[in-house]
Amino acid sequence: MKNQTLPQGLHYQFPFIDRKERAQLLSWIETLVPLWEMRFSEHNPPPLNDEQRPLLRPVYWLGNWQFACLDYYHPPKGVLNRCIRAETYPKELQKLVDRIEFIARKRFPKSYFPDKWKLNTCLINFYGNKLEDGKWVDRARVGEHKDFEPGPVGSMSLGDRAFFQFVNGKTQLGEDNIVFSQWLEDSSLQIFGGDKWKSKVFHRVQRVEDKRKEIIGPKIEGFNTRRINFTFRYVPEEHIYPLAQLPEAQKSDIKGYIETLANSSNYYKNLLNP
Ligand SMILES: O=C(O)CCC(=O)C(=O)O
Repeated sequence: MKNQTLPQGLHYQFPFIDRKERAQLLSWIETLVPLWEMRFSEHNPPPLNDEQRPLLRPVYWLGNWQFACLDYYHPPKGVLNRCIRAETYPKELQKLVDRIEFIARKRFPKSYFPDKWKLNTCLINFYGNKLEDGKWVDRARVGEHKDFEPGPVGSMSLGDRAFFQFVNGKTQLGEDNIVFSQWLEDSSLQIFGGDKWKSKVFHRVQRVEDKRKEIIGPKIEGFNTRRINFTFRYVPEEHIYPLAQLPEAQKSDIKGYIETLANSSNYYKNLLNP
């Protein structure tokens, strides 16, 4: 398939990884045990118009873990005590990240990049169907949001393709105000940067196809994954805290998660028993 010409600040390439790299990624990813996080916690309770709820999908973070209940990133204040140093990238993934950084710097103007920009953080999103009250429910989507971390974001996709949209939010009539749509294919790379795509508009995953009939990724109780997305971002080093340096309130809010992660990861095991 030919890559289309895109507006300034958007880059899309398909394929980005070859079959061997895809297979390597999938076999490594099967070693991860993703986490179902809750949106709020004891010290960050839901506001009056909201309620405690699980995220729509299980996730895994590398580089640093942005626990949903710690509420990173709401600049300028919302950067303190919210990101915990996490596992580093495995060698094969780091090679892909180096390539993504290279492409971003080649494609985008210097003004898009904050000092020290590097894609030091990766959110791995698992999209699929969740077993709820005995029924399999399609939970493969993400609502409008912005990635507030500074600089371009790189996004690599595996599995069923996703319908990704940049939107301005709702119009006064309540209609969607779509700015740009893009199908994200298996093994593709998307990069977006600059003020318009990072700060002005929102982005969302509207839906994920269900055509490949391939369940991918690790076994997750009550969940079948058909798409995995890696979103690489830059989190300034000064926002990343060693677990031991978090205040007691935040430490206690994420204690259960760290214990769960420690069941399958030596990194988290060592954090608990240094
Ligand atoms: O899955 C995707 O393609 C996008 C994920 C996303 O928007 C995010 O992680 O912030």
